[in-house]
Amino acid sequence: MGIVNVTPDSFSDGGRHGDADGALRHARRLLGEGADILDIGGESTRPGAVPLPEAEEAARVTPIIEGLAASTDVPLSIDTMKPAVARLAVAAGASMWNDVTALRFADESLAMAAELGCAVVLMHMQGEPRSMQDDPRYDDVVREVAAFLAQRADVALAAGVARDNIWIDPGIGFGKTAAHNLALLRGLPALVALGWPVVLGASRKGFIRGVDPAAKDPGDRLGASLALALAGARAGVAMVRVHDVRPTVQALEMQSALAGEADDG
Ligand code: HH2
Repeated sequence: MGIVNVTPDSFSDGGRHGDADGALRHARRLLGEGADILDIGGESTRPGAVPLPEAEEAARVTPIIEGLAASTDVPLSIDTMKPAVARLAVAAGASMWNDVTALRFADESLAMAAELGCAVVLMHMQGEPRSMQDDPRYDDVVREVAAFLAQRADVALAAGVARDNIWIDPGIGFGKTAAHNLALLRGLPALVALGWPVVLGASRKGFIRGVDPAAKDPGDRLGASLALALAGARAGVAMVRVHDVRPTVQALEMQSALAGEADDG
């Protein structure tokens, strides 16, 4: 899953694809690099980010989704917590709703997901973006995140979301210390064992600095991001959400080849 941020303030590439033409160019580049799906977001969820009015968020993302839907069969995902934005995005051509609040942001989120009939990513987050990194605490982060995701999947099912449309995501960096993130990454098999396809979004994230303090610039975290994508795939994750599509595809293909999963001629 290639990340397309149409935001002036995303942590890693905010501002660079903020205009519609730039975002479309970036999205097409990721398609050329082998992305299987694109995740388009108009509101940054980075720690401390300021919430965005619904109309403004929709105005950022819908032209990009329409433009892409007209020119590619690759599935498109909308990264939003707002049901009204999800509805407009699906009308514009998106087939997945990636919700970092796991359909908890608005009262109508669950019903909207069921009505739209699209795939949904239910992500774990402790707290809310504005304050989530203030003092996150868990007794057992893997057990608690797994229990939350299992419960949200059940709630989505009960609300009418189709079983085949449910994905789960541990929410790396969302209300977690570096130690919590590493514990979750080690604990991925326990999340995979829940039986839902798992999405992993670790690309370029800040906790990488816990291992490489010199990697202050998100663009300087490619090596760790690749290591995390490979580890995720080995643990059975179904999808990795990444900024650097081409190197990730290459790394995953080599890992598969080494495991004897590809035709080596
Ligand atoms: N991470 C970010 C945003 N959306 N969605 C899922 N399912 N999983 C994630 O880990 C995840 C996500 C944060 O990354 P990015 O989009 O690059 O930055 P920003 O939130 O500033 O737009």
